[in-house]
Amino acid sequence: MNGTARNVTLWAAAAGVVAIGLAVAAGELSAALLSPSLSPVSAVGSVVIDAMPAPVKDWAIGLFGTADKAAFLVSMAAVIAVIAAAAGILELRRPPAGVVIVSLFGAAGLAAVLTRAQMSVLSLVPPLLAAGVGILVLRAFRARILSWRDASPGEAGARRRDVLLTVGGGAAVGVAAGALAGASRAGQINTVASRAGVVLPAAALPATPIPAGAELGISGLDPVLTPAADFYRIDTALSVPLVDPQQWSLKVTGLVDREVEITFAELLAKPLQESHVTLACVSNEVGGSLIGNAKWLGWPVRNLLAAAGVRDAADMVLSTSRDGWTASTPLEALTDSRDALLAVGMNGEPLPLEHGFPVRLVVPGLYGYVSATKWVTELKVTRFSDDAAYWTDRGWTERGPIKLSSRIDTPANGASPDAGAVTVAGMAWAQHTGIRGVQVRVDDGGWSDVRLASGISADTWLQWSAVLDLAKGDHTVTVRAIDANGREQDEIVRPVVPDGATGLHTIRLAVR
Ligand SMILES: Nc1nc2c(c(=O)[nH]1)N[C@H]1C(S)=C(S)[C@@H](COP(=O)(O)O)O[C@H]1N2
Ligand SMILES: [Mo]
Repeated sequence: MNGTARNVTLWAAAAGVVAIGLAVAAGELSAALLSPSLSPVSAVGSVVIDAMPAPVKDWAIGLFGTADKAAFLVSMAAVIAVIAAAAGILELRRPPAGVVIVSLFGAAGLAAVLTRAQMSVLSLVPPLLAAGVGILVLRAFRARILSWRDASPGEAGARRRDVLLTVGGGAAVGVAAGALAGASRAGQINTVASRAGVVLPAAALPATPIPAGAELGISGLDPVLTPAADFYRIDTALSVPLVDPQQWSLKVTGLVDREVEITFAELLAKPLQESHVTLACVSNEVGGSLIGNAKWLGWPVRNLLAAAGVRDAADMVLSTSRDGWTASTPLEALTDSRDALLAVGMNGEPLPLEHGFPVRLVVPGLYGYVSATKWVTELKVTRFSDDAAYWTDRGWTERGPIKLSSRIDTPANGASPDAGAVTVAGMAWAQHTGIRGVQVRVDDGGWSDVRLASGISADTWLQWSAVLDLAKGDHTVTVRAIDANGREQDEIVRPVVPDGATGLHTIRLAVR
C-alpha cells in the first residue's frame, strides 16, 4: 500500500468516527433540549445493562465499584468508536455498508428509546435525527475523500486540505455540540435548584439521639452515621432520574378500597418522623462496603396504605420508580410496627438526587432491592403470585431479609502491625433484630467477646473493638456476630446470589 492509500484509509476511519460522533452529539443535544430523560445514549446503555446477565453485571459492579457507570460509558464509547471507524472505511470501499451501519445505530437507539419508561412521540426525535445527521455527514466526507484519492498530483494537495478541514471541522463541531448537550442538561440544574429550595419540616417524632458511646472514634473504623457523600450508591439508572418535586406525586393502586395520591407538599405537611436505619445491598460481599447508616426523615408508609384501605387478598406492595425500576416488598414489612418510611430527608437534608430525590422508600431489615425504591412514584398493592419486581425477574429471591453479618474495618487485610497490643475494630448488623454480641478469633483459637459500642437501635449497625495480644508472625483474625435472639452468624460461604452472601470476614496480618 503506498503512503496515500494508507492515508486515505486512515482518513476514512476518522471520517466514520467523526460522522458517528456528530450523530451522537445531535441526538444528545436534541434530547437535552426536549427532555433529559430522552438521551439515546442513556437509553441504549440502560437496555444493554438490563440485558446483561446478572453474573456479568455483578462482576462489573465488583470490578469497577461505584465507578461502574463511568467505566461502562467509556467502554461503550470505545466500542462505538471502533465500529464507527469500520463504518467509515466500509463506506469508502463498499458503499452503502457504512450507511447501513449508521442506520443500525439509529435503529438501536430507536428500539432502546421505545423500551424506556417514559415513551412519547418526542422520544423518536433524537435517534432519528442522529441517524439522519450520521448518514449525511458520512456521505459528504466520502465524496471529499474520493475526490482526494482520485485527484491528479497537482490537485492532491488542495483536495487533501479539503478533507482535513471538513473532517477536522466536523470533529470540532461534534465536541462543541457534545459539550453543549452536557451543559444544557437544564433539567439537572433545575432539579438541583428545586432541591436547594426544599425546606424540610421539623420531625413531629424526632429520632432517638445517637448515644454518646456509639462512636468509638477509632481511625480506620467506619463512622456510625454515614455522611450522604460517602453513602454507597446502587441503582440501574445510567443518568439520575430528575424529578421536579412540584410535579411529583405518589399513587397507591391495586388491591385497595380507594386509590389515593399524595403530592410532595401534602407529604411534607404530614407529621413526619425521623429514624436511623442501616441500608444494605444484597450484592454486598462478606467484608464489603455496600452498606451505610443514615438518619431518615419521612412519613410511615402504613399511614398512606391505611388511607387507601388494603384488601385482605394482598400480601405484597410493588413500588415503582420514575425510571420504571420496581421492588416487591412483603406487605407486613410496610404495615407492621417498624418504621418503614416514605423518606424525604437524609441526615437532615433533602434526599440527594442520587439517593432518590424527592421521595424514596426506606424499610428497616430488608435489602435495598426488595424495599428501598428511589424516585418512587407508585405503590401497587398486589400479591407475590401476581407480580414480580426488577431483580426477582433476574434470579434473586422474592423476599430479601438482611442477613446477620459483621466486618473488620481495621487493621486492613494484609497490614503489618507491631507485635503486642493490636486494636481490631469493625461493624456488626442484624437490622430489625439487633446484635447481642460480637466475637473474634485469632488463627484457629477460641472465640472471645469484644467490646460493643452502644447501638442506636435494632435497625442500625453498631461498632465493636477489641485489643488483641499478637505475637510476631502471620496471623488471621476472624469476626462473627450473634443476634439478639442468640443466633450465630452463618459461617458457610455462600455467594451474593440469590439472597445475600454468608460466611465470616477474615483478615490476614503479618505481625512484625
Ligand atoms: N429506582 C431505583 N431504586 C433503587 C434501585 C434501583 O436500581 N432503582 N436499587 C436498589 C438497591 S439494589 C439498593 S441496595 C438501594 C441502594 O440505595 P442507595 O443508592 O441510596 O444506597 O436502592 C434500591 N433502590
Ligand atoms: Mo442492592
